[in-house]
Amino acid sequence: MSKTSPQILVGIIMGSDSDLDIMSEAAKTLDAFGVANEVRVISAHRTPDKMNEYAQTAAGRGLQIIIAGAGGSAHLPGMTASHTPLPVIAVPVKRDHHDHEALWSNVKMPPGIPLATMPENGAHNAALLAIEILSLQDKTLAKKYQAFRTKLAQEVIKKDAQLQAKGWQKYMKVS
Ligand code: RP5
Repeated sequence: MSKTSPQILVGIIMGSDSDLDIMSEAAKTLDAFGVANEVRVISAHRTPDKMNEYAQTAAGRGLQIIIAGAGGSAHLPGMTASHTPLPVIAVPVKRDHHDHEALWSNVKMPPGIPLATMPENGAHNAALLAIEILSLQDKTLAKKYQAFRTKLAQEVIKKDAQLQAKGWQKYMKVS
């Protein structure tokens, strides 16, 4: 019995395998919500033709969103966005030896080509934004996402109740 693979909806691309520790958070989050995704290393600098090809063929392959992460001068997210009509979500990869160059590069896209830029290393939120976009057309996913938000809220309410019950001094000691 053959099992057909689900349509990949989100492409997660990164400039180097050294970005994988950060970018894998996006894949983990999408996997947890059952959103089919692919993870690729595609460099704007070292494999520019591959980047063009990936971006130009993504919509035709059925992808709906691209999450692109890179560090340093970080051309990958913006250049990918310039080659596809799909929404591109940028994750500026930040290391201790970096300034904030990737963030600036991503967030300062000139008018005309939008790039949804996340916080530095914000791959988890990139996946959540992708889920929000996909939820507009997918009621099952929208329900899962609503349950996730409800759980987040319940955790805060529970912590606040404990804080009120114990007082902040005792709360700080035990948590
Ligand atoms: C960028 O340069 C990559 O996205 C990575 O963040 C950074 C360093 O790449 P490697 O030298 O580790 O391959 O293009």
